[in-house]
Amino acid sequence: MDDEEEVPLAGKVRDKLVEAKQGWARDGRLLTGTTSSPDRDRLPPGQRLVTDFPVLDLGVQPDVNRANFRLRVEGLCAAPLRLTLDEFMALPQQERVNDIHCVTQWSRYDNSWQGVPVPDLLAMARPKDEARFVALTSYDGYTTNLAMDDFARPENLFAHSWAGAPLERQHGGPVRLVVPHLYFWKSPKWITRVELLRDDRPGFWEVRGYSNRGDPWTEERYG
Ligand SMILES: Nc1nc2c(c(=O)[nH]1)N[C@H]1C(S)=C(S)[C@@H](COP(=O)(O)O)O[C@H]1N2
Ligand SMILES: [Mo]
Repeated sequence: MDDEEEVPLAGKVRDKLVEAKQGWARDGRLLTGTTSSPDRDRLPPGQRLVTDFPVLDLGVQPDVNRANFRLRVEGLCAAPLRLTLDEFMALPQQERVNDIHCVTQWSRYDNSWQGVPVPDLLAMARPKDEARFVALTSYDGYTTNLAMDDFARPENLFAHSWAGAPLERQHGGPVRLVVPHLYFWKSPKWITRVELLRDDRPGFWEVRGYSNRGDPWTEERYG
């Protein structure tokens, strides 16, 4: 990756907020010490249901120019991708409906998303066998990481719409990833790059005390 391609952590990150959340991780705040499973319950332990759609980020909501937008898939793959928004929108589309669970304890049921399933986009890039992890980078400089098994699930979507309308900028438009089986910090907004890696590379929250995987059913809030 040359310097030009680097996505720096965008300007006015809300340091106080980041510090507070890091403190929660250190103190193990919000943990109930119980586990459950989606077969038994709909609401994971320690969560409460909301009906609005909260906005959470680092305080920077990049205004992604639709003409300049690129979605890149690179690293350990035979056919790296660098899609424009038009190219992305021309791919076969699917709808997914799922519940989302934020580590700060809110859950929201029945979100409908439209976009491109992760396995479809991955298949185009032809990952090498040794690609076991992904590092994801967004236009605000946010990063997060997933094991390939968590990333390549059919329910995961590169989403451009929510509830039938283009995804609002505050929720990650033009394109965000949605990985519903993990806490929502694993679903990067304003996504621009997927790097296929041999070794794991913890992201923004993962290096600040959050769990590396983030399974809401076993309350993997912190690492
Ligand atoms: N690019 C980017 N993606 C991000 C974040 C962020 O700060 N930047 N925050 C994460 C967190 S902590 C949460 S809970 C969800 C919130 O998504 P929402 O604002 O659409 O509810 O986005 C996740 N994806
Ligand atoms: Mo979050």
